[in-house]
Amino acid sequence: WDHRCVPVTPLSTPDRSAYLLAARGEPVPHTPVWFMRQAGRALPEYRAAREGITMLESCTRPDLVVEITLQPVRRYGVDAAIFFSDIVTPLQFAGYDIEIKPGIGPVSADPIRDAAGVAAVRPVTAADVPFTTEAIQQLVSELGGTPLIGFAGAPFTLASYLVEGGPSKDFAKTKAMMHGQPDLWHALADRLADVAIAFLSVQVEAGASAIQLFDSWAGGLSPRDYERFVQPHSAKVFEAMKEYGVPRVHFGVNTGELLGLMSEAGADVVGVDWRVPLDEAVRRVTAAGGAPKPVQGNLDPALLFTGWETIEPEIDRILAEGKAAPGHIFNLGHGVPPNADPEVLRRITEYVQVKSAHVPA
Ligand code: 1CP
Repeated sequence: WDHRCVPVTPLSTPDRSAYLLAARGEPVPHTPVWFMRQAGRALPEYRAAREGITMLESCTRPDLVVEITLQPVRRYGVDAAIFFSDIVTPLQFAGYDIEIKPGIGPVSADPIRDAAGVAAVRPVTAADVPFTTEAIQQLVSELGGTPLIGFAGAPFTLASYLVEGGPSKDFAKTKAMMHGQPDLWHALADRLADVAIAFLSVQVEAGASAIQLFDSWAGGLSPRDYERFVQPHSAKVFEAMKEYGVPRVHFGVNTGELLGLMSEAGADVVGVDWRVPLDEAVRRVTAAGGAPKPVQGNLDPALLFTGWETIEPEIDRILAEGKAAPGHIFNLGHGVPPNADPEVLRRITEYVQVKSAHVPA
């Protein structure tokens, strides 16, 4: 694919931003770059803003959501902002008892094991989250030409926290429910699809330019189990979001064996972790017979802790491999680690933007 030249023009709306052009597979002024979990503990200004404030409270205060979402845009000059929230916050807003424990993640004291547990899960509505709508409207106005990405947790990854009761390595209880009580599993996953649809809709209706559905832990599943127990529910989310016409991005870790199926679920852009080169990812996405799609990724976050002499050739390789796709959004293969050096992320952003820039003739 030839990422042809387009003139760089001042932007006041995100419509012609590098991020949205790449997500639509159109010619870009430069390869856009942003980082998953770009807002967060790696930034001293984030730690200061969050001091003494719980995650839940910070997500209900528009002033804090706006400030924290903008911090990485200011510091790194990234091509997109991602709405500051968490995958479990819509459940919290809907009154579900799940806590985000510092240094651990989402923890539920009363994991879901039966139909009564499933019944306690209900999607948020715009009326439950006026602060979300307010924060996004304000962000969109402050961001100008920089797009805001809305996001939600995919049914499997959300379910893993609710069924296991917290972060898990093997998802044993979640898999036991899938195989041992498939009706209960499907009822839970269907409700979680509705949670994702509701939260994503609120974000897009308030002005988010794109959505990303995080199925971070789907890579723990075999393709067979993914197809049977997970894909229909994620597909429901993508199908429901289609009417908005915004790019729909799908990402998970360790999903090399699932890239075709995750693409087929309805993604417009396929997120790739560091394990599969982007050109190979494009082959896997198209192997099922579909058209090639834009990809997002995929610098190994561990390399942030090496020297620039290691990072630079890795970026060059990723930019070259990304040319195999009709669009490439540069990102890490997973989230920014909390102990990453912000200066390294700033330098990566600038390098990608300059190195990939097309100078108008
Ligand atoms: O850039 C940003 O604005 C960050 C916003 C953001 C996002 C996109 C947060 C804030 N969480 C998420 C998504 C999220 N949350 C995912 C999908 C992305 C990914 O794979 O990284 C997942 C799996 C979670 C669950 C979660 N929440 C974890 C991981 C736990 C595990 O299983 O290993 C953790 C540590 C949290 C808490 C959390 N979410 C966000 C922040 C800043 C934090 C830290 C808590 C705090 O500061 O109190």
